Amino acid sequence: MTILEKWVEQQAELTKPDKIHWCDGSEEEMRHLIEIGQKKEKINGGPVFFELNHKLWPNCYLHRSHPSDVARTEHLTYVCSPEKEDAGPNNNWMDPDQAKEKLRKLFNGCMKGRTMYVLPFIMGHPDSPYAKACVELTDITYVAVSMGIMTRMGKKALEKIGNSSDFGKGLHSIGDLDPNNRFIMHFPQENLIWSIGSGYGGNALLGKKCFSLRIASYLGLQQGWLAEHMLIIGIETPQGKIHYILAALPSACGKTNLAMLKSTLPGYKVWTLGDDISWINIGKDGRLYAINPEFGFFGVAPGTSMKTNPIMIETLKAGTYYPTLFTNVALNKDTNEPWWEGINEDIPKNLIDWQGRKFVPEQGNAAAHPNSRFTVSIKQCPVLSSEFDNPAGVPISAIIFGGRRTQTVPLISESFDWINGGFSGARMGSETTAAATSKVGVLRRDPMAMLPFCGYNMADYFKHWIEFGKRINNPPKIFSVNWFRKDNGDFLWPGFGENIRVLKWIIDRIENNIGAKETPIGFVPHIKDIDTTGLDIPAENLEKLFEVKKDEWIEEINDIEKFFAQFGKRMPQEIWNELEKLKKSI
Ligand code: GTP
Ligand code: SPV
Ligand code: MN
Repeated sequence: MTILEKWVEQQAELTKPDKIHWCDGSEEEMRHLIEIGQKKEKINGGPVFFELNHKLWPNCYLHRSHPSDVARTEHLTYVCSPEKEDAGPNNNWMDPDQAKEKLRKLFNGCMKGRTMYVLPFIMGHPDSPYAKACVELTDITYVAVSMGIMTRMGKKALEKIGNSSDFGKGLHSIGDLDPNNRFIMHFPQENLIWSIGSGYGGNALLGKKCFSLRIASYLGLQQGWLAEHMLIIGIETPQGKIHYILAALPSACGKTNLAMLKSTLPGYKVWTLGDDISWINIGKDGRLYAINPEFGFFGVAPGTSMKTNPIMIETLKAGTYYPTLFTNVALNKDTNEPWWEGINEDIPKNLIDWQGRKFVPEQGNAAAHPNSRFTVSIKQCPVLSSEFDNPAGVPISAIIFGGRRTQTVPLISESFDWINGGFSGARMGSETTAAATSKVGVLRRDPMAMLPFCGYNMADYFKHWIEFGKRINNPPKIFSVNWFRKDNGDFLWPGFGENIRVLKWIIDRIENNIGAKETPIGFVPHIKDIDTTGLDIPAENLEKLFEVKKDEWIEEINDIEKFFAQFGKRMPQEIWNELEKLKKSI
C-alpha cells in the first residue's frame, strides 16, 4: 500500500463513506459524474446539476448551491501554524491540535450514505519543475467535476506522487451545510487542508485558493519562489513582439476580464495564460518566469457580455468534452438558457432566480447571485497563448497591481523601482466585493490582492518579496492601475477592451519609448502619451483620472500606517522607509 492509499484509507475510516471512487479525470468519467449529480445526488432537496440548452450552450450545466453558501467565508478560514505569530494578523489562527480535534468531530461519519471521490491532480504542467501534485477527497460530484475542469487530473498525478509523501492533501466534505459547522483550515507545515460545510469554489475546490495560494505561498517562502493572486497575459504589439505581464487585482476586481481583453487598438492583441493564480520563479537566466498552475476559469458571471468580455462568452459556448458549469445564475425558463445581470439588456419574461424561484423584478433583488460563477476549461479559450503548456513558464516584463478605488488612486502609475513597487503592492487598498461574504463596497487594505490568501504572516511576505527582488537580474517594472475611479457617481474610464490603451502605455514605458511625469506615488502618464484615438472621453476626465490629490493622500497614508502598524517589529524596515519617503513628498 502506498503512502497515498494509506492516507485515503485513514480518511475513509474517519468520514465513513459508502463507496470510494478514484477519479481519472477522463471524458467518460466527467459525463458519468454529471449524470450522478443529475439523477442521484441531491443538494437543497434538488439535483446537483441541471442540463442547460445544449444547442445554444453546448455541454453546459447549472448548479444551485445552498443559499447560505455562495462566496468565500473569510471569517471561517484559518491558518493553523504551530505559532500564532507565524499566521500573522492577516489570518485567523487556531492551534493545529485544537483545530483537528474540533474538525475531527465534524468529519466523523460525515460521508455516511455518500461516495468519497479521490481526486489526484497536478497544479501546473506535469513536465514543469514548478508543478505540484495534490489529492483532494470530497463527497460531492460538483466539486469532483469542478476540479476535473480546473486542474490537470488523473494518472499523471498518481505517477508523480508514486510512493512519496510529498503531495498536497485536502479533505473536503459539504457536511451539513450549516454555517455554524463550516470551517476551512490550513496546516501549511503539513501540506494539508481540511474543509467542511461548504461547497463554494474558494472554500471547496481545494486546489485553488487553499492549495495554490495559502499552502503554496508558504512553500514559496521556504523554497524561494512566489505564489500570487495574479493573471498572466502576453501582449502582442503591432511589431509582433510579445510582452508577458502579471496583474494582481483583488477578488472580483477585473482579472478574468483583463486576462482575455479584446483590444480596441489596431495591431495589439492579448493572449491568455491565466486569470487568477501565478507561481513565479527565477529562471536560470536570472529573469522572472511565471506559470499558471490552473487549467480552467472560475469566473464571475454578472457583467460578462458580448460587449464587456466577448472572448469569455465564446469560451463558455465552445463546448469540448469538458463540461462547463454555471453556479447560482438565473435561468430563462422558456429557452433553458443561463442568464445574469449584464449579459444583455432584456430581462427574459419567464426568469427563474438563482434560488429556483420565479423572478419578480419589482422586488428589487438580483436574479443571478452577484457572486454567481462559471467553471470552464481554459482549453476552450480562443485566445489561449501557445505558451500556456510551456513547462518553464513565460518570462515576465512587468507586474501590475490594482484595486477598486472610487477615489484617490490614478488610472495608472509606475513605481520607481522593485522595492518601491513592493511598497505600492503592500499599501494597496480596494473596496470589497461579493466574492466574500461580508459587507460590499468597504475600503480595506489588500496587499498584493493577497490579504485573504497569504498562508503566513504578511510582514514575512513583504520581507520575502524584497529578498526575492535582490535575486532577479533586471527586475520587471511595477505598475498600479485603477479602472474604477468615479466622478459624480460615474466611472471616469470606460474599462474592459479600452484598458489596452493603458497596457500600451505600460509597453511604451518598458520599451523606453516615452517619458512620464513624476509624482510622490510614482510616474504618471503625460496625457499625450495615452492613445485615445476613437475614444470619446472629455479632456477634463483624463486630467481627473491621473490626479494625485494631497488631502486624499494624507488620509490614505494614515490608513496605510495603521495597517502596517499591526505587524509590529516583523514589518521590514524597507517598507517603513518607503512610507516615510511618500509622506515627505506628499
Ligand atoms: P475573482 O475571480 O473573484 O478573482 O475576480 P476577477 O478579479 O477575475 O474579476 P472579474 O474580471 O471577474 O471582474 C469582476 C467584476 O468587475 C465583473 O462584474 C466585471 O464586469 C467588472 N469589471 C472587470 N473589468 C472592469 C473594468 O475594466 N471596468 C469596470 N468598470 N468594471 C470591470
Ligand atoms: C476569488 O474570490 O478571488 C476567486 C473565487 O477567484 S474563489 O475561487 O472562490 O476564491
Ligand atoms: Mn481570485
